[in-house]
Amino acid sequence: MLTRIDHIGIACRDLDKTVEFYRATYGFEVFHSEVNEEQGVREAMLKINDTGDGGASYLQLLEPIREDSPVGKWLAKNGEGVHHIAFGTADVDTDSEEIRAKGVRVLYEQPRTGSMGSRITFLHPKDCGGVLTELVTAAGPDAH
Ligand code: CMX
Ligand code: CO
Repeated sequence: MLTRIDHIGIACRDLDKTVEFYRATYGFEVFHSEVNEEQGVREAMLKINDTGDGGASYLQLLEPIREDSPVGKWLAKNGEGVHHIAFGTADVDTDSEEIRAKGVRVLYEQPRTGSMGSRITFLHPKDCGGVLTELVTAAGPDAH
């Protein structure tokens, strides 16, 4: 069951400048940052609020580390902006298989590693009304 908006993914060209915009404008602080080589991004997670399912909602600021990565390709075509949304679930395996059975393309056979040791998969934007949609199971309350 999908129980929260886990994050909104925002593509940017300069992560440090974008982090500073969110800090100076809204007062949001970096909760966690990392490089995810497999996804081709340097990223910062800004925690916005805890959620009733024991998780939290974040903004995920994404800077590509390779031009041919999903975020690099998307930025070249669209410029900076909202890249994807992510729903949180306690069981990404079951939820993604249920969604696949409804005829929506799930991009990975098995979930991969996302921010803070989470397990993630993506639904094809062409099957989701133009919205690239991620499903996330957090690693645990202490994982960051
Ligand atoms: N939102 C909406 N539509 C998108 C999109 C996005 N983020 N990215 C691509 N598309 C659309 C394109 O506009 C294009 O549409 P048209 O054919 O109408 O022009 C179509 O999808 C194909 O796009 P493409 O540029 O040829 O890109 P690819 O098919 O090579 O890749 C996708 C698209 C979704 C398969 C790829 O971006 C992907 O694998 N994404 C999942 C991984 C990811 O995004 N990782 C970064 C975030 C990591 C994280 O959140 O932790
Ligand atoms: Co994401």
